[in-house]
Amino acid sequence: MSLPLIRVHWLNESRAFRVLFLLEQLKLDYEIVSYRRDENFRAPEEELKKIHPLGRAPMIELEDRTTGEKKVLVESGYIFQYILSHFDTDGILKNNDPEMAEKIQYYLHYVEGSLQPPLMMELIFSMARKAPIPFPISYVVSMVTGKISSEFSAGEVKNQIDYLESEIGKNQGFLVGGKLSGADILISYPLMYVFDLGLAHKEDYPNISKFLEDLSTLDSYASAKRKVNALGSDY
Ligand SMILES: N[C@@H](CCC(=O)N[C@@H](CS)C(=O)NCC(=O)O)C(=O)O
Repeated sequence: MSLPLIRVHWLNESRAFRVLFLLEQLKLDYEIVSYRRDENFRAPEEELKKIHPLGRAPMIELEDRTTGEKKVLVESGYIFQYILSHFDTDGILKNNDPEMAEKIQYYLHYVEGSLQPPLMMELIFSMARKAPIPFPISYVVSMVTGKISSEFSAGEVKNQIDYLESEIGKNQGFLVGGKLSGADILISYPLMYVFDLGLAHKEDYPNISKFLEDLSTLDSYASAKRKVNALGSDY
């Protein structure tokens, strides 16, 4: 049975990059439908909402090559789970040990469920601090965001990445069982921007830094990068 046509609804500078990275790693053919963020770094919601009512990226459409019937998938973790379970027919990212396979599933939930929320808060705080707001409102914004950050999100980010530093150390440079899995590809994006946002320093997290470096040397990463660069984006 032939695989469906895979169409990735991709937004520049977004989580959608890692879906391309995954599809490249699995050597699957796919099409990209490109969307661009506006001047406020928001997605063109109305356009994305034509595909799915939540209007967020990534989304993938699977089109049956015979009937033309379409299925839309959203939520990065679920998209990964679906692609891995249906299309990794050669077992490229599969772990045959049932315990390890379960751990991969855990991480597919963990990334958006636990790691991403405090990072998102920090991203919004950093955007608020840079916004062209007149004094003294800018001072109040800075005070409030600083307080929430120091009492919750910054500490939570540290808690999460300390944990990941230790897990990667115990798993020979990967998240699970010393072998590349979909979980590594999914987590690469938030870990990259932990450093990009200046929320941690690479010197303090040698295992995570090496992990990201290793991923960035993969051909699949380079191919995904080339495709987004051609669309005028970094990732
Ligand atoms: N939990 C969702 C999050 C989707 C999401 O928020 N995507 C961002 C891109 S990184 C988006 O579409 N943002 C557009 C906006 O906020 O305007 C997932 O993992 O797919």
